[in-house]
Amino acid sequence: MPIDKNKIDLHNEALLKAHSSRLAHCSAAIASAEKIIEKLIAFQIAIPSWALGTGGTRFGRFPGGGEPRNLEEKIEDIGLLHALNQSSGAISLHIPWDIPENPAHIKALAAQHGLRFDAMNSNTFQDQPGQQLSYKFGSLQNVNKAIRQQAIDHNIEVIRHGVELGSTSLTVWLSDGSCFPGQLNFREAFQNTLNGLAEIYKALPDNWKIFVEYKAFEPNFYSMTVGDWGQSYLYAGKLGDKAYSLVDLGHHLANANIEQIVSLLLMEGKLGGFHFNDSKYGDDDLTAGSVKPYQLFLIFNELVEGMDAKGMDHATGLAWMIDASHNVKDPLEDLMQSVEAILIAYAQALLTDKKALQDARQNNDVVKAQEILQDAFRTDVRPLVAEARLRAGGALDPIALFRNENIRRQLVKHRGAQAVATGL
Ligand SMILES: [Mn+2]
Repeated sequence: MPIDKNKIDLHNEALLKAHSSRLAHCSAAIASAEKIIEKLIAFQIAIPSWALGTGGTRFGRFPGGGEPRNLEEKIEDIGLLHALNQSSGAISLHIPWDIPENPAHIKALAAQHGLRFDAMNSNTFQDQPGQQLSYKFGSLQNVNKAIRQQAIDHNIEVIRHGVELGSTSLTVWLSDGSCFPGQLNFREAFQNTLNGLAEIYKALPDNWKIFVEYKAFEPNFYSMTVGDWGQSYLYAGKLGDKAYSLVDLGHHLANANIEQIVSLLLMEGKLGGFHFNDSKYGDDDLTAGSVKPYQLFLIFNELVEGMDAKGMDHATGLAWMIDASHNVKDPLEDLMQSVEAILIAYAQALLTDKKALQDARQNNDVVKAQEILQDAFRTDVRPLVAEARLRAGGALDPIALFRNENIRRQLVKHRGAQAVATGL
């Protein structure tokens, strides 16, 4: 359901006067406003192919209608998002939920929408129809060599699909672990997993990276074989230069200091990818910035500081992706909210006075250090984010335009009220 550029222009014209006045006010107070706008325009956040349908809980799923029925329609949805916000210019595919039957066609379709293929995601946390051996007791960690080999072969197949689409990275998230004490020998599980990852690593093309994503608990509740950043870092270090840790905000124990984790992984050159979402209790997969916006800002502050220290390009240095999906909002509106929250946190991190913060730390002026961070966090940077969208060709208020144009209603009409996207 592409949106006519003309409609975006008309929408912007109507809002331009109010926007310009807000922008002038904001820019007058921020010396680096122009630089921030340029960085915001460059920053793209990948959308995963499984976030376009209404997510379920373990108790039920309530589809909202008009969900994409196939990979082509998922690309169309992300193309629409990108047309509206100009910040969602990449798609992250999940195999086998979204196997590209005709890769050349899929690649061309994505290019038409201005999208590139971000990290590929494998799946050994479910059994697929017709699959020979079960992952019930784990995949790469499994005590059965044939099951481990099946998981290795699957990941290599995912790399092959990715090569055809022009992707250059593989994200491996394993649900492997144990639910009860005594179920696993931790060292054996680690070694089996490491050996499997090493086989997958060998299959990576030269320009590819592998991201080892960790998660503290769920679906296993006693131990996870890649359970925290320490374990992920161990695997990545043992695998080699093409292996990195991936931080998913929802994959930590409650109250973990994620900003410190990010800082240290960046320091070691081992942070490769980042998954945005928010949570109150566990891996809640809520909209980024909806519950803990200050935490999101603090994380971005470390990301910007750590990337600058390494001379990394903010837009391309890490693989940025939203990994969230829940059951009460329109998925497209939800993604627009997440992208907006991420860009706000990024802009606020960019305007943090790094020199003053350094001086305050040097003087052990704890009060001043807090003031500097909170001053940045409490600055309303929304006019800068809107200006970046406007200059890139997007809409000043993407959600308002989406609603005014009745896009969901058109999608339901076109795809049907019962259309359910593949995913969890
Ligand atoms: Mn994730």
